[in-house]
Amino acid sequence: MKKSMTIAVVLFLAGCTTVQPAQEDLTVTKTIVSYVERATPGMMAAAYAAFDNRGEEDTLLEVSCDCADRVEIHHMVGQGDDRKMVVEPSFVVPANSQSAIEPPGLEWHLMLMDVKQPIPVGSEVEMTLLFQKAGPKTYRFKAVDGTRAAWDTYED
Ligand SMILES: [Cu+2]
Repeated sequence: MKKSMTIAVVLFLAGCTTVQPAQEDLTVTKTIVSYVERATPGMMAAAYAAFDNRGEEDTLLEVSCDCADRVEIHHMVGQGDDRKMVVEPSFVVPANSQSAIEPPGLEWHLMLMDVKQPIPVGSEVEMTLLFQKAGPKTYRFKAVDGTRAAWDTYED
């Protein structure tokens, strides 16, 4: 009895590997982070990402990195003297689109709060982006000095 149950479980797992992931339509194509020389208390860093979405609308819900206490989705709102940075709960990635949270981050940026360790130029940090439909996706973000130039000349 015990033996047949084991076989059933193995077959079930083997069957799973042939199932395609629910959604592979969404990929993150550019990933950079501003370098951090010294991880002093309260140190922040900005990160940017480009989204290639060949499927339906999805939503970036959460970003995490072992390198920071937390990562927030920041949005600049308002005009002139009223312009300020607010924390947003999510970032919508429209259906069938190319979109980006791109430098210099005057609209949106991902903000690493309380960075725990130096992130030297040329190094990489792993960050996990949690999407509502596509689920969690982990990418390596390259640390750069001069995010806009690095974005424009980005190579995998
Ligand atoms: Cu910010």
